Amino acid sequence: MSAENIISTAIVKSFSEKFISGLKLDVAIVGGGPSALVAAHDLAKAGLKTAIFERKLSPGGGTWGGGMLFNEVVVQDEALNILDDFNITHKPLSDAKGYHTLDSVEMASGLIFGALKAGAKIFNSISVEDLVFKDGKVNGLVINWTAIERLGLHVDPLTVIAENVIDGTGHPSEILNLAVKKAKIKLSTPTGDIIGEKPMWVENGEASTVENTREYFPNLYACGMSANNVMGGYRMGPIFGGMLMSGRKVADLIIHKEK
Ligand code: 48F
Repeated sequence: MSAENIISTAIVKSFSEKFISGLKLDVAIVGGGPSALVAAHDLAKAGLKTAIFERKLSPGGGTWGGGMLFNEVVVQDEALNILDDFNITHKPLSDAKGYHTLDSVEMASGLIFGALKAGAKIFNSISVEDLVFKDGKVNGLVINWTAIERLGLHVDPLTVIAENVIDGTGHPSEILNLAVKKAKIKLSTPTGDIIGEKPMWVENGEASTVENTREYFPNLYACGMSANNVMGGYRMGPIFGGMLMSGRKVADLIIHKEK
């Protein structure tokens, strides 16, 4: 066998095994932002078969660029234990109690590495374009390569079957939007629909991100900015404690339900 053939065969075989194992899951997570990565880490660590489907080539969502491309972010005291679980370095501010800075590239790469090492699978460059919805129940995801989506090619998708689905798609809450529009689901919000994100109010947004992290329809959860958007929470910019705690909360909810 030539080296060329060995390499190509190895990649296709190894990816196929990984992909097949990702087609039937305990938890399918849409989007690979910070909240989703913490959730994937905790769920996989608890023994649940978990995979993230991320539209972009690089998982990490809005973490990489820090604030306005200054590649540092801020985290509050309450979320330091999560950073420590991932072995991510942080340093306290000398002039304001309770806040810490960290390198946004270390945070993104640390969360990705931690989720993978805990046993979660990450499928990048794959977009979720619909839900599997049978007998009034959420059963999984409809996926396709992002390249196909971007080029507008007329190619049918494949499916992922999952006991639980988490919308970690950030500001647009893409999956809950699909659920409302296409599956005609009534979400457990005051209107049954998505309320829509409010402008910036850091303290309020941080608290409500965690509060709004929950199940919005049987087996359909939202975390991170998606949860905030659904319930009309405030945005908060480059402070990430709420995102990390939201990921931990959604994982806890599912782990306790599955036990
Ligand atoms: O928005 P995002 O980083 O998720 P998050 O965990 O964190 C929000 C913060 O980064 C920041 C903030 C905090 O202060 O306000 O914005 O809520 O990442 C969401 C990820 O989901 C992917 C998208 O590419 C991004 O990486 N995504 C969105 N829709 C889809 C998707 C989809 N339909 N299929 C696959 N991936």
